[in-house]
Amino acid sequence: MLREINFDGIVGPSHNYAGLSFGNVASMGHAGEVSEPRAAALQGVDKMRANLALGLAQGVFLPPQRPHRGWLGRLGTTIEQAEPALAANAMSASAMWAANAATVSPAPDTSDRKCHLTPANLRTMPHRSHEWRSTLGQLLIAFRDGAHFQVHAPVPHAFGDEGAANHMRLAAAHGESGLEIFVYGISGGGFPARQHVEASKAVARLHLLDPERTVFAQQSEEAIAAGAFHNDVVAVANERVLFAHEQAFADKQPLLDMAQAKVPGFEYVEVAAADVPLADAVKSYLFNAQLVTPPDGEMTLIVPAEVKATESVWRWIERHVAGNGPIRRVEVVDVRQSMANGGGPACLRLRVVADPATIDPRFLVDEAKLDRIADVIRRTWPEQIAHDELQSPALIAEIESARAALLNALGLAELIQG
Ligand code: SUG
Repeated sequence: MLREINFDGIVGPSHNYAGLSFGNVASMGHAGEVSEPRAAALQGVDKMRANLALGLAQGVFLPPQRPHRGWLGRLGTTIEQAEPALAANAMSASAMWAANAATVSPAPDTSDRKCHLTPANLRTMPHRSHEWRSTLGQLLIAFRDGAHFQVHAPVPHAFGDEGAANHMRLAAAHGESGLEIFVYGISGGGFPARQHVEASKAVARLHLLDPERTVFAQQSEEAIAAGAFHNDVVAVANERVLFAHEQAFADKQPLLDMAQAKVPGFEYVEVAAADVPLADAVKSYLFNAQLVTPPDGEMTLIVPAEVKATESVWRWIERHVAGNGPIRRVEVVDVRQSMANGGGPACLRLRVVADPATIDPRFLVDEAKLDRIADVIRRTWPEQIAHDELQSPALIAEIESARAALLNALGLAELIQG
């Protein structure tokens, strides 16, 4: 049976605050701080436990090799010798934000009735531009069942692709044919627009989507300028509901008209700028929530703790839940370590609609497996990383052996070079 499975990126042992993401206000604001990789990874595990407790299906992606020695080699250097800025780009744990791992089109949307996955090239930021090899390697293993999945290579690097963070899907139910929405940027004021329309169109073609059920919508320049470097910072969709900030799109009307025409029961929940200014939406990550439908049918918004701490946002939530809106329940999770780098609950997961029985079980988790993962993290992940120790040989050895311990515990030692 087709179900939505959330694949979370396990926070890697090199998680640090190097301020690498220009245009991401959290990453820029926390640059140079001491990070807590162990706490960060355990926060991620607890979020997955909360998803399981709601009755949702859960998967994981594994942290890639860091430092990325092969990437530094192609730049003619090593982690020991690289300039500090380059070394930081090879040490980032940014693959944790699995929403940027790939774009996924489930089988009911594609003309060959396979689920298509295309890893994002993430070419805008150097530290993210070398994630795709490891992502592709994992996708080729997890979704190797060729009768049900088609895994593509990333779109050529001339065009920026940031994956599911700029992609939404509306459907009467997950297993039914849907409307796929690709959100691209053209300008972001002083900040870069990361998703190019050429990349979005390429993914839609590769995924064999029906042009009548595909929309390309421009992200508003003001949203990117306010720090919404990805669309999933200002909008999220689940089944027949689109939840977005008033200023998310350059021109929302064609998108809403199409959704109205193609999605039975379509409902648009808009948050007005007068109630929640764009700055509060970006600071709290209200829209970087997981909007999910647990088996009890009560549509649930899984928000970061920062939502509760932002007055205008929490007031809006309380009013919505007390009224007749489609979001019936709100769950608060603590992912502070990830949030400080601009990654909320929705950034940490990639949604795949598929039959779990067709996926390599090593990438699926239950409570017992999460216990095993948490145990490895508690024993091996560094407690803290200061920005100036990123090239310390002792730290690097600790990070490499921590990752190896996790891969071994999950029977995925074949990923060691990836
Ligand atoms: O690409 N942060 C990530 C956050 C990604 C959030 N993902 C989604 N919105 N889907 C980024 O900007 C920070 C790394 C650093 O500064 O060290 C970083 O890469």
